[in-house]
Amino acid sequence: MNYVRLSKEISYALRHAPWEYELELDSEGFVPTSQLLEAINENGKHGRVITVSDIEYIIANSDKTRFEIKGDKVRALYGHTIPMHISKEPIVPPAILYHGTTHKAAQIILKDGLKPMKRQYVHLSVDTDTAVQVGKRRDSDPVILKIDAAKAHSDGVKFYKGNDKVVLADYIPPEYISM
Ligand code: HQG
Repeated sequence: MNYVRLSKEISYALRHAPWEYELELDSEGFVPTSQLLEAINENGKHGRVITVSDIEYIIANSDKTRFEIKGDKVRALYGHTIPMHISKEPIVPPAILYHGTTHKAAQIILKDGLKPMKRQYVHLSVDTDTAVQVGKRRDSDPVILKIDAAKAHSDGVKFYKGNDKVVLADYIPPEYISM
């Protein structure tokens, strides 16, 4: 079983194109697990029948916690690009958060702030190791920006729960960001 490939397909279905799988996400991004499995198995791309244990295996063994199973439902915890807004639980953020990015983007971000770009939320990291991992997707020597989340939160900027390592926000104004 190629779990990376399966995880990418689940991300695609739950974050980017549920309609291609005839799935309808609820307001928190959940779909019935049985419907997701049925749609994935219909394509028959993974060599054998995929079960809920395979999703549980991915959640337990991936480098990042991308999905959550709750009762008979499953969802992606972050990363959405679909037009329908996925509501996330507001949190009090850790005092400092980080964002790993390219040198080029960092210059713009310091001026304009952090924007969600194609996604629904800005993605922030709880530690520098995670931020480096995120930034390395685009730059071999990424810039790690520091976010004064305590100040931003006390000034009314909203933060939301992603997973243990990822915190989400709508927008981070530049005054809370430094290099
Ligand atoms: C940049 C992965 C110009 C931002 C990761 C980033 C993460 C700006 C890019 C999750 C900007 C957007 C999300 C501005 C932000 N001007 N560039 N004002 N504001 N940017 O992929 O945070 O493996 O949408 O710095 O690990 O890189 O998919 O966001 O470079 O957790 O599970 O615009 O995706 O997780 O890129 O990554 P993305 P991200 P998975």
